[in-house]
Amino acid sequence: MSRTIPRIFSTSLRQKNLVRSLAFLLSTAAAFSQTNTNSPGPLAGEVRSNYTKFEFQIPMRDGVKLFTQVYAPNLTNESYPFLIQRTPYSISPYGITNYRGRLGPSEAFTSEGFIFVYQDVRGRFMSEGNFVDMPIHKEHLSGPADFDESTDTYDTIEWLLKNVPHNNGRVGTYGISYPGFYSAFSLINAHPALKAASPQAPMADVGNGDDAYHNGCYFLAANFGFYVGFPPRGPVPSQRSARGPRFEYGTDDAYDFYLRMGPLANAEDLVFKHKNEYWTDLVEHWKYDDFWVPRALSPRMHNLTTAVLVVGGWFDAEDLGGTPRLFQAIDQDGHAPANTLVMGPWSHGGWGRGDARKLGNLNFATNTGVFFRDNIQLPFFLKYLKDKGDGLKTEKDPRIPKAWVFATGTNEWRRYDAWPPKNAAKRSLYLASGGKLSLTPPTGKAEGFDEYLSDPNKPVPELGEIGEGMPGDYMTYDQRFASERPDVLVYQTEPLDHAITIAGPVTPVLRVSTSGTDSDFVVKLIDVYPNDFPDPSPNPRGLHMGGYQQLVRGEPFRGKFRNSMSRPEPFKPGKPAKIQFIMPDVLHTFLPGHRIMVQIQSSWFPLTDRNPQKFMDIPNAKASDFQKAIERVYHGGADGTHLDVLVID
Ligand code: PG9
Repeated sequence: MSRTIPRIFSTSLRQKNLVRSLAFLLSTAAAFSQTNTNSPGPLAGEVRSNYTKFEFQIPMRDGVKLFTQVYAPNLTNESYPFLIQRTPYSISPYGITNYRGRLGPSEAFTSEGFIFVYQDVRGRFMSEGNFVDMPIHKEHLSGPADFDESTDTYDTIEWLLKNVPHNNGRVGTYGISYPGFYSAFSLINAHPALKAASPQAPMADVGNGDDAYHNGCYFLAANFGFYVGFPPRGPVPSQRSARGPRFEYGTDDAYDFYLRMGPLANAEDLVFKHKNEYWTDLVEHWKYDDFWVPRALSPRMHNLTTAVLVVGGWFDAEDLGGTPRLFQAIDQDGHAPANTLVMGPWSHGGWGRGDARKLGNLNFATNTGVFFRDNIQLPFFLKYLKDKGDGLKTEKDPRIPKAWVFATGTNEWRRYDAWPPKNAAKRSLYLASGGKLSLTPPTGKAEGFDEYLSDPNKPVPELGEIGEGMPGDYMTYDQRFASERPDVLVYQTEPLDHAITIAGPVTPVLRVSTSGTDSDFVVKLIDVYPNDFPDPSPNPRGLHMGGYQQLVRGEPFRGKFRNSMSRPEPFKPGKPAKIQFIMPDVLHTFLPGHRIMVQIQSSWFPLTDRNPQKFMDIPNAKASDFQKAIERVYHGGADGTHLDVLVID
């Protein structure tokens, strides 16, 4: 028996009447579903048989209407919280007869029962208005009709509470990546009904540490690949994407594609042709300037009233840096009723589906994705939106952890009451001559250096084989191909006689010089497996895990920003200078028999754009500007290069 539900496209005036009919529909649907409910859980099974879909155009305070889908449970013997996802990536399928196969962040949410809400953000797909890429939060609104994403979220929640029956007056937001950005935004000046939010890989600082720039280095392949498919829509709402035909690279070899493309300016001139303002803005704002400052979310985390679950992946190639920083900012604010960081051995969004037992060539021997969804994500929302269960408390540990994180190396979940852990001790990994690396400070005052020729026309590859520009799991790849190159310096400890666990940020303190007037320095922290480490069985990829050099954390730094991310300074050729920066957090155990390795190089292509190694505006560089440079890394003595780490157990 099919239920015909009138297509609900409405203006705010007619919405009142429609909502009355909505309540009627739900009560009859409830009767229908009550006699027909035979699924094991309250709302398990086909979405279409347990939920009714509605579509609304919700008016914002400035009159712009945001296209919003509501999936309301047919069973109305209880009231339900809203669970909202706001996205620039379309809420397809459109039309009230076309249903999603799953509602919410996992199947368990569908069967548990929420009022699921999906919304095209302002200016995207079916919503009216103008889209701003990574929109800024307005500290001061100019009047009652002034808006930003905080007010859009507030107005949406206010409307839903008043117009959708059988709600329990509570709201949650969640999302991964861009939707995670909007979930984080919902925390700012939050509606009082917003009781729980889970920003996941939330693009918290795209200008430094997330998608666009890392310490001044532009993530070329990732952003080129994203923005060729993310053009401006134009003023008219549409169910269809504004993207044209899929971009044809013409090769599987991203290294060759981007090298042949030449200087960064060619991407604009040859591909984007000044028609994608989002790309143009990114490239134009290569300093951490007033374009980026208001786009960072962490500085906006004040006086929160919402419980927060910040989620990220240790191997997230797109939005890693900002995730722990968002958690720290919320923690320092201290107002959120709960704030927990969850980090697992995941690539971008890898926790959302599947078992996440493996990533790249790594095997974590446990279904980390299932564990997260069932034991962390669902309990979090049940607790704060339905007063059900104990949330993140466990039988063994009644406290809500500040961090529930997966330790790579030992492959185990750990809970901490602070992050980084309180018992973490600051240690340093000192580079020394002969390619040595030691936790013991160098003796004597002797300072040495190692050098290499950095040729921007033969940059160090990101991959050891032909492949795409930024594989989602590149952070787990074997680095042996790089350690064999003359333009990569390698330092490593002796095989460890005991386990060493590093937790939290890794802070390179470099003492370097260049014969040019600018250079990039890429630091890679690597776990070197013993030669007798077993290959996987079965071994379809023919991996050789003995001697595997697993990237634990890698990050580039554009040297001209060593004293300020907004005021670049040239190097004096040949004169040593200090570069200190923070690499995103880790929780990794180097097991006995393994070695700790540090690699240093001056390009990482096409992950990051090439540095001409000449102090200039790189977006305007011409092919003739790219010059070779002799790079020196100094070690030993009082100021020798080292990496500060936090060691626990
Ligand atoms: N992190 C992705 C992205 C957002 C904005 C620009 C470039 C990439 C995303 O998946 O949303």
